[in-house]
Amino acid sequence: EIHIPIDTNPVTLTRSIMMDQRRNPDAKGDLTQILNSIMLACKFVSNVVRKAGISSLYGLAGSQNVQGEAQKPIDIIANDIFINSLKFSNKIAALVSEEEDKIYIMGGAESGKYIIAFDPLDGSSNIDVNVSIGSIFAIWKRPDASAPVSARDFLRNGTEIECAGYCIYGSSTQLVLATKNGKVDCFTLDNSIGDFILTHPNMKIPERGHIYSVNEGNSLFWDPAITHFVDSVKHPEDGNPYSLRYVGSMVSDVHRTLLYGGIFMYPADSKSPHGKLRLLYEVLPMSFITELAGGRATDGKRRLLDTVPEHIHQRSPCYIGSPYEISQLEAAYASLT
Ligand code: P6P
Repeated sequence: EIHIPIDTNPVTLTRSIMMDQRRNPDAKGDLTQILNSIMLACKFVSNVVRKAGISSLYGLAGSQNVQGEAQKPIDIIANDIFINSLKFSNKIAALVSEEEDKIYIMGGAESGKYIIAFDPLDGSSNIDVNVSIGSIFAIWKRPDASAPVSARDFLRNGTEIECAGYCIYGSSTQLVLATKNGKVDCFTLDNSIGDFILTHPNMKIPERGHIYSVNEGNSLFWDPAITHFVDSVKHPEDGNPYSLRYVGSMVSDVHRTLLYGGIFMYPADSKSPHGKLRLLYEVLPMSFITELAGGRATDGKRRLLDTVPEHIHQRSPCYIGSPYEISQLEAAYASLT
């Protein structure tokens, strides 16, 4: 008898999306179409990212191409890929992208009941040094699908998110997907079949970790609460200091925090009074995912998912991670501000 170590019945992302739809009797398949479009966009972006170095060598991305035309930087290419793929789904009324100043109304699908906010390629400055980067998205249902779509549809808090996720273009390409009242699943792209395979079902963040993740280069600008918290993990009473891990790509730093526990921090400080990361397509999706994985996400004083953005590119300080470290951080804020 030949033993072939191959799972002949793998749970792929395609199947998982269909199973989600079957579980929801009144689902019409709109979200399924949207998620399939996102999956295609992530596979396409993954392919482009992995060739970026070679492409720029031949002037196909981010510089002059052979006809001497100015080529689009890779994050614009990723943005085009996401917009075109979502447009084809015909289920999105409008989108917000980190690369688009205003909301982008999808011609013909205005009456669609879903809207999406995404960062098509977060951390793209890292691509030139071969550091992992990623795509982040959050999907909401429109409050009134019959009304004309406007920016107001996007100024919602994170508890109304239907589904959120991110894709990391790292040593492997992994897509993490979280659905409302559901769970957090991580799928790894198997290029040989062109689909994502479920590798980390029902991700749960450790209650407590031993890693803190912040750009210490900004410590000169921190407020006392952050300085106090960071000192408390560097010089703990038990004499067993935390490790510092900071990739400088949000998707990588948050993904590691979900798997190993601890805390990811992008503080507001005197240099960035509202922090750097954007609520709609970075902070809220990552907070939604982390809470579904049993973690917490705060701006120091308040649950991040309760934040209602005032404009579509609004920034927010964010502290995302294990319940223990988040409560320690909040205690530092409570006593020092
Ligand atoms: P800093 C990447 O540019 C990014 O938007 C996030 O992915 C990352 O968490 C953050 O900025 C890093 O910012 O100021 O520490 O370089």
